[in-house]
Amino acid sequence: MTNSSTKTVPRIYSLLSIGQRGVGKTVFLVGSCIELYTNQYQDNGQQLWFDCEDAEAQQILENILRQVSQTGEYPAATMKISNFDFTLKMRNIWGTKTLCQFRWWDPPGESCQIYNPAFLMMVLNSDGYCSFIDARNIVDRTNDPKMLSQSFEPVKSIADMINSNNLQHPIAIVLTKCDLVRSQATDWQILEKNLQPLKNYLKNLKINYKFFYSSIPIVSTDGMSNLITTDSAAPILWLVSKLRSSDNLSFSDGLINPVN
Ligand SMILES: Nc1nc2c(ncn2[C@@H]2O[C@H](COP(=O)(O)OP(=O)(O)OP(=O)(O)O)[C@@H](O)[C@H]2O)c(=O)[nH]1
Ligand SMILES: [Mg+2]
Repeated sequence: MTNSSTKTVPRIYSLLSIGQRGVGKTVFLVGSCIELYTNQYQDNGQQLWFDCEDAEAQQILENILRQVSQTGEYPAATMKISNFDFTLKMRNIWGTKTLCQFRWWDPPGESCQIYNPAFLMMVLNSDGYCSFIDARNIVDRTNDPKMLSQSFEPVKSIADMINSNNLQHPIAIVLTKCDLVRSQATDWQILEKNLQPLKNYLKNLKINYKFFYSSIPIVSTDGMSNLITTDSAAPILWLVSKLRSSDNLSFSDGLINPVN
């Protein structure tokens, strides 16, 4: 029988966003928060949602949403590292449970350099990573191998660090701005082909990774603008499920549905 003295305290995970300036880190963070605040993920009769008790983080998110709806424009570039604290909750027929707490770090792009000591410290203190790659750039840079390989540098440097330190930390690789990839099949084939060397690199290092496709356009109707999200929270839920399973905590893999 469980009593209050044996009750487990939810684990706090630290997640770090990684990616170059303008790749879409903050838009993605806001998009997945909107989804988990409002829509509530449902799977097998279970609901998942974020609770944010961090008043400052809530204020930042609300300001961004208000600014988007009033101006129809994306939020401004991140000037200094922000952290957002969330609690992930689940409800099913047996009741409501706190799955975990996590702190999500959103740095400005130019500080995401592994040779930056402050960034390296954050990398080493994180449990999992969300690494961002601009999907449209990957298609457009097809004839520019140097620029193409530059797009992969942030994720490769983290993978090298994981491998050389013998870690198992998961990396969710989010391909951003997929709504800007033209709908022709050829563009999607080019995207897959150009990503193959990165996939091979990660496989060789035995990295625990998964690719996700993200589209968060701004849509305006009747003078009101909103960020529209589809499955934006899947990478975060995947990371949390991997971290919980490495802690031997069950969080059904079937709860989430990554694209690839
Ligand atoms: N169409 C479209 N544009 C996007 C999407 N995500 C980001 N963008 C565009 O990319 C720009 C940069 O996005 P941010 O999220 O601010 O980029 P960031 O990685 O946080 O950049 P820094 O904070 O400067 O490092 C936005 O202002 C949008 O113009 C998306 O899903 N679709
Ligand atoms: Mg940002």
